[in-house]
Amino acid sequence: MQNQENQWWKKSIMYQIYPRSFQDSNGDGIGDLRGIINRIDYIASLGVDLIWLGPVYESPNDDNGYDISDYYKIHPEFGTMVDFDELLEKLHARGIKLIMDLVVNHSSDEHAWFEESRKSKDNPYRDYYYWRDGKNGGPPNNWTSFFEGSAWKYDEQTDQYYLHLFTTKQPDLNWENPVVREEIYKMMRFWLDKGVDGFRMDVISLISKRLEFEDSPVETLMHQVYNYFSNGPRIHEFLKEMNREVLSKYDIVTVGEGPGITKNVALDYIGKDRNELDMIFQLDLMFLDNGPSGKFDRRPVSMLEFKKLMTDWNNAIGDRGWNNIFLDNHDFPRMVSRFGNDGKYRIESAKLLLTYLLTMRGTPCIYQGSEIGMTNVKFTSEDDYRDVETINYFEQVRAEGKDLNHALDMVHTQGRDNVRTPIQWDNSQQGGFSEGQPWIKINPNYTGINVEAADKDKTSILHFFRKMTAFRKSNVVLQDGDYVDLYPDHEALYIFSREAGNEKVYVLLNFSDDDQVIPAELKLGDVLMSNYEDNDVLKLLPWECRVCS
Ligand code: TEU
Ligand code: CA
Repeated sequence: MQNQENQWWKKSIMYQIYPRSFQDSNGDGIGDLRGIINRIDYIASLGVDLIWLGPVYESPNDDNGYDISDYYKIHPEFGTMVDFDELLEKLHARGIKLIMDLVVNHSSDEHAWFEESRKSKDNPYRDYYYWRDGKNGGPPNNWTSFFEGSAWKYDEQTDQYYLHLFTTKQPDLNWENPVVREEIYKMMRFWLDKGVDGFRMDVISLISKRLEFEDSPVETLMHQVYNYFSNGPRIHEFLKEMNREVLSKYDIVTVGEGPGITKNVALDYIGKDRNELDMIFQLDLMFLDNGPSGKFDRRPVSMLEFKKLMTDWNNAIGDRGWNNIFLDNHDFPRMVSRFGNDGKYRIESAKLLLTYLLTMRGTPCIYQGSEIGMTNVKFTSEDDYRDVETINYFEQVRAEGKDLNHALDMVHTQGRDNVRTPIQWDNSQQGGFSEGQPWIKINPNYTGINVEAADKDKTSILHFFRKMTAFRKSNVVLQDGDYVDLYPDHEALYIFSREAGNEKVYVLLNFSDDDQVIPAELKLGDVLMSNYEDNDVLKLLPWECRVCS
């Protein structure tokens, strides 16, 4: 909520739960709400105080719950509304807030609205979605969907096409229709009245369409996303209306998500005076290694680019809005595999990345499992993959007669299933995640990397994380102090300061496998936190991190 004195969410530490993979409680292989309730002591022990719960609504699961068929119901595989209420109450009792995923750019094609909508051109629900005539025997335009081929699907029943920016089972809702907006607001009030503490808004940057539906001169997805799909003409009008009608009436937090929100337009969404959203998950860093054809067209990224992007975002937002900081989530590879070294320096680099998240300016969000340094997974068989994006990618590569081994390599570093394997709780069968067969295989490294082992080892990533969350909470300068990147041109070191009033801390991060000399002119005080026991005054060891006064 905007214009409010006590913005508690600026001090929060967020933790993302992907319910399917967190903890199964009944042996069906699918994580569920009861499983989360059973792990509540663990969650509280982390020192996090704001949970983002992935979608738990009724859904045919074409895209793991991002295709909702009933916004008012809990999917039976996750439990019941009674379980949900219990989870919310138990979290609140421990001072932990919870935000829901709000997926309203599209619904499932199995939502009653769409089932009605497709029946006939004069059906009262026809206008809930985008239906258009084809052009020259093909779809209305040349837009590409995120996950499969054309963004339009032909429906024989009425001889028209409907728009789907994601899979064919995720038809885009028509926000131009005021009745649709009122339905969405009503549903939001239902959850807020239950006491949820806000929303993470899925691809909110895409809800206002460019109704001319012009062909894009460039066929690649990313070009279309930035120039045709995102930041449409009425986006801010819609968000202001949503804020006025719903958000402003509750003490909550909202985090928008969506491609196309660049640093140049971010403040339009989250500026203090805008009355729209509180924060956004900026995806620029997540897309930085994408080549022209997208994520499976990977390009190398240098430390210089990484730092520049983060610094530019910080400076663009300044104190006119508020940033959110994350390095992985359910859509992107494990942070230690992507930005660290998940081999020899897994422990050191995971601690360094957690230190980064917890010392940057902005509300940090940690994805489940990254607090124990879980890594990407390398399934050797295509059959072990579950994500619709990955499965469709394999299909496309096969159809085009391209190299499937190369595709598998790409999936090993870029695919979304890397972060969707079950949480590794202990070294019993299925890592303590389930007594049955998990919906997706567990990462075979669970025997060494798991919560139980980490709990027993005082030097583990997990213990370090707990210390770091407490450290952030007790250091106001880390919450809202200014941020300055002190050596933007250094190829391996990321050194920045955080400063507020007469308090100042330095954060030193060695993003490399080699020793690095500490710039001599830096006048550092005591070491307040580090991932090494002994700290050399002259140099940083591989993946060493240090917070100094
Ligand atoms: O993702 C939005 C998004 O921007 C995707 O394009 C993301 O970049 C993609 O997963 C990268 O491969 C959100 C959800 O987080 C994602 O899980 C959903 O699949 C998607 O929206 C559709 O609802
Ligand atoms: Ca279950």
